[in-house]
Amino acid sequence: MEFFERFAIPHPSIAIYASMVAAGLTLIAVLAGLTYFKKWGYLWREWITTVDHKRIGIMYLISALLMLFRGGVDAIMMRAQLAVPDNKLLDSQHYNEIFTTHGVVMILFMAMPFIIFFMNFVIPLQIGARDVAFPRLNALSFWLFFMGAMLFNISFMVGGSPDAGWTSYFPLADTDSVGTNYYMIAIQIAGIGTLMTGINFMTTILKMRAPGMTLMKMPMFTWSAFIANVIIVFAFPVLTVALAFGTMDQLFGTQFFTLDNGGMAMLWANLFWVWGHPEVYILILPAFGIYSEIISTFSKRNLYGYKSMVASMVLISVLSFVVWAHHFFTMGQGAMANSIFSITTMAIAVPTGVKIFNWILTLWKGKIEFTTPMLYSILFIPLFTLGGVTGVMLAMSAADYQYHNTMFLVAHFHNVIIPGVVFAMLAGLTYYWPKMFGFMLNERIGKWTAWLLSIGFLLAFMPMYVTGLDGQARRMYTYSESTGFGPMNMVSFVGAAIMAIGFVLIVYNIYYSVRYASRDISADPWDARTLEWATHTPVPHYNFAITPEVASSEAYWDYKKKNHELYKGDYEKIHMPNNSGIPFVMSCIFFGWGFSLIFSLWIPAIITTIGIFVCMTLRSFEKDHGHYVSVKEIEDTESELRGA
Ligand code: HEM
Ligand SMILES: [Cu+2]
Repeated sequence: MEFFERFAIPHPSIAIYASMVAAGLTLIAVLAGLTYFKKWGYLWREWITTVDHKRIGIMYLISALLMLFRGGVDAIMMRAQLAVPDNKLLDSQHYNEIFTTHGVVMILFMAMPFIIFFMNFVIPLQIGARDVAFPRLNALSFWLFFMGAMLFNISFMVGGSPDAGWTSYFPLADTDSVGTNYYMIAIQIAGIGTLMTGINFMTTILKMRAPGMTLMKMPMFTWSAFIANVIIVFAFPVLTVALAFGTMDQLFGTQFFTLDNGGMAMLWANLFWVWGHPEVYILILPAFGIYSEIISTFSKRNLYGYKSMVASMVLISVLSFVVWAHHFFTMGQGAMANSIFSITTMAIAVPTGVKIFNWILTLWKGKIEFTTPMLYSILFIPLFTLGGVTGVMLAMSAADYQYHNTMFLVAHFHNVIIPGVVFAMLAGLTYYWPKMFGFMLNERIGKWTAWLLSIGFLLAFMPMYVTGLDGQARRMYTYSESTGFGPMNMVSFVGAAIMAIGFVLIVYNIYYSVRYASRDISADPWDARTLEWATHTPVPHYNFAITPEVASSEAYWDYKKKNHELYKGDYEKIHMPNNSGIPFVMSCIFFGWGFSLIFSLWIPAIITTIGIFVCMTLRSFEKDHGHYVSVKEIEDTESELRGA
């Protein structure tokens, strides 16, 4: 009996039971559907074992959209709880669990995969490559991320969610329940996947660019992703180590982050933010890259200030590593340290400001076309700037004693992350949708969504600045009527509900467009400028029949307007990597390994550890040199696509 008690959830509620039933039914429906329509083989051959960067990208996208809704449900539950004073919808424990899972899911399992989706789908096409440098590693990255995310997501049904915030500060996180184990181990598994992504894309961008594409001729999204991946390679190992120490504290009673026996609880906070602050730049820089592409395309001109864009991103990446202590100005590290971290933090506003001026100047001289992606990008500029300004306010360490751990901070980071990252994701999704699927998303619904999200966003988050300054603390599950926070929090709830409608509209748009959108569109429906639009839609699995030769960062524009020849020479056979089941199998074993550790099931933990090494050994001794696509096959594919 004692054995089974471990898996029970400590704080059950109707909502949790209902989601268990819903999750169970969905699983059964999916499995039954796959069996009924005989899709298992298709799923295995075309998706699970795929090493094609485009398909891996799409799997990242699907996961990110699912997680957007998981994190969104958490968000709306919190806003509903806070809508009125002394509310009893959620108790304190549930509130703790929900802000924790909301934060982790949104940052690590929603925003990260969304950005990695763009990197996967766009970068090889944008640099004229056939795939990433290490296609199989890419599949392993995805499956490790996916299994880590799934492991984290079952926590609320098996054993209980973590409840110490997405920052999981010790000693708060040091509890008897298994929640913190889930946090440490699930994020570890996903994080290893991300670290591999970083190495993979750094190599891809450095080594696999089309002839003629020097570094300063790379499109801006590729630049932004390159820098983000360099940051990943430097920042994620810190997280790996911190999580490993935390896991050992949890499972084996080591004393890295404890209060006694020489442990240092603040060490966790430092390590966490040495990773955590660069992490937010891993998200925002590619988002900036996406905006740059979109703003230039729909202003019908080249991006203003290319070199200063690159320089400012390089500067931001360096600064991002030297600001982490601004997350705990109030810990008492002294005036000197606080002053230094204040100044470095404020300094980030300078390169960021340069980028904003560059976008405005691009628009200034451009012929603006108001498509949905452009609408998001134009809304982004003022809304994001608002978040940037409140960031500078927070950077003043003396003033931060008032803002720290209040709703002001919550308003600030949502203010940069929603218009900054989420809008970029939605803009980019709309922009690249036709390249992925061969039809456009509906523009009318798309614009409605953009406006609803913007208005909802302002209503949801502006009041938090006010109540935060008045002293409403973050992570508090309720407040009394006498505080006077009630009306503002009600406005916030209405805003969150409007945003929820916006997110549902995205799903409706996908449904609507699948059914009604015209399939009769060109491979370049936006009249775009960069290489990814130079190939067919749908993109053949080898991307380009002949490797393009480029002379500027806008190679496709040159081809269209300046008669620059992209494809020289004849078809030659193309070398492509083979599919493999090992990444998926190995990641499943990782899932089992993580689960065993979370519940201290030592024998399964040992068996799965061996399993992981067996997979690695198998791979090492495998003789797989990929395959060739023959000239005949290329000719057939190309003529078929041209005819379509
Ligand atoms: C879509 C609308 C969203 C709403 C209404 C919302 C709402 C909230 C609320 C109410 C909290 C908890 C405040 C507290 O009591 O401390 C919170 C925390 C948080 N949110 Fe959101 N959120 C949204 C989207 C996002 C997105 C897109 C991200 C990141 C990509 C995000 C990341 C976070 C993080 C990291 C926390 C901190 C969790 C913690 O305190 O440990 N949120 N959000
Ligand atoms: Cu920071």
